[in-house]
Amino acid sequence: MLNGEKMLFSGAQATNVLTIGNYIGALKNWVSLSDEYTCLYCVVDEHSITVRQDPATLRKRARELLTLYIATGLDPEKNIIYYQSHVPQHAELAWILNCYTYMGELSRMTQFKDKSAKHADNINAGLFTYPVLMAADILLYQADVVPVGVDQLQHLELTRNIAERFNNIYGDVFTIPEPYVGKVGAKIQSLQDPSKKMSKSDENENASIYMTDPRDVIIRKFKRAVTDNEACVRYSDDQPGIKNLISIYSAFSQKTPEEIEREFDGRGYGEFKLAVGESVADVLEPIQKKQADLLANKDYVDSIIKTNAERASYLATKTLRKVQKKIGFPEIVR
Ligand code: ATP
Ligand code: LTN
Repeated sequence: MLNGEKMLFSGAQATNVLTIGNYIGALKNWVSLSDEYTCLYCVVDEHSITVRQDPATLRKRARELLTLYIATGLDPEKNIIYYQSHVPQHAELAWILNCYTYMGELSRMTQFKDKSAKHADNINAGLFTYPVLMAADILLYQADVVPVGVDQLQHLELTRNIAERFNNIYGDVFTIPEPYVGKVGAKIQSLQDPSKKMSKSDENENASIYMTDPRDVIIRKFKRAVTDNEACVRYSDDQPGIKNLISIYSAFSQKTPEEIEREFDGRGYGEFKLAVGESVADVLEPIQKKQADLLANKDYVDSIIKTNAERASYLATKTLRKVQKKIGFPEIVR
């Protein structure tokens, strides 16, 4: 039923509609890796509530995200696609791992610093311990590999440190996970400010291409993308706007940055931006159609949600029992 012997875990938050940054940095790699590993792709709804959410919107977004996973090409029979909140072992292991994580380590996390600056009125304990829940997600399934965008590498390093610390005390309990970061487009920048990451929570709608944007909106947003006065399509740090557009085009067209430079040698930015927009729209349209079909097929999606939560829970229970035993919790009498 499942694919390889090695385990892969990844997830994304259901906080907003995903951007093509999430797609390139995460989902696209998930699809390409899914044949090699036994994969779990989680909708991390418990992470989402570290920032205040409207309940009806969160529920809707979580379902949209789960169906998007499938629509991008992840087979729900071969991969375990599920909601974090349906598998309570995540939160249980997170509690335990909290007791093996230092305040100092968590204070150094740049995502915590950024998010607490952004949500100064709600710096809750969950925001602080967010990376511990992420470590629990990963370690619960003995994941060998975790595909993420570069912004998550610090959290992964912390996960490895927690696992090693635990293993040093109790013996080999956890597999030490390796990050997997794709070669091109590991970090897609904002279309309006190429020094900033493209983020699904950016207030400026023109800064991000959403996975749900129709073709005309995609083309328009690329047309407005911030570039420079060099009039030269070159993959260079001196031209961050153009470099970002080349990365996007490369990820969506499978052409290398060098091929793209050659293709647009002597041609204007207008033509280039249109080609980028068309290539993105060509890939997104069939995904959007498939997602719409899935959202209309309630019974099918419900059955996937149920069986996959059971499959995840089975694997999670094995690790959690082992951990509980190692740390000295009394055995459950059956
Ligand atoms: P937010 O902007 O709301 O903080 P986010 O856009 O960073 O969220 P997440 O759900 O935190 O989205 O991330 C999901 C995955 O997408 C992660 O693996 C992350 O590394 C990746 N990712 C997010 N933004 C980008 C980006 N601009 N470029 C490449 N990968 C990205
Ligand atoms: N923190 C991640 C989402 C996330 C994740 C995970 C990614 C939660 N748990 C486990 C990989 C593995 C984020 O903000 N992108």
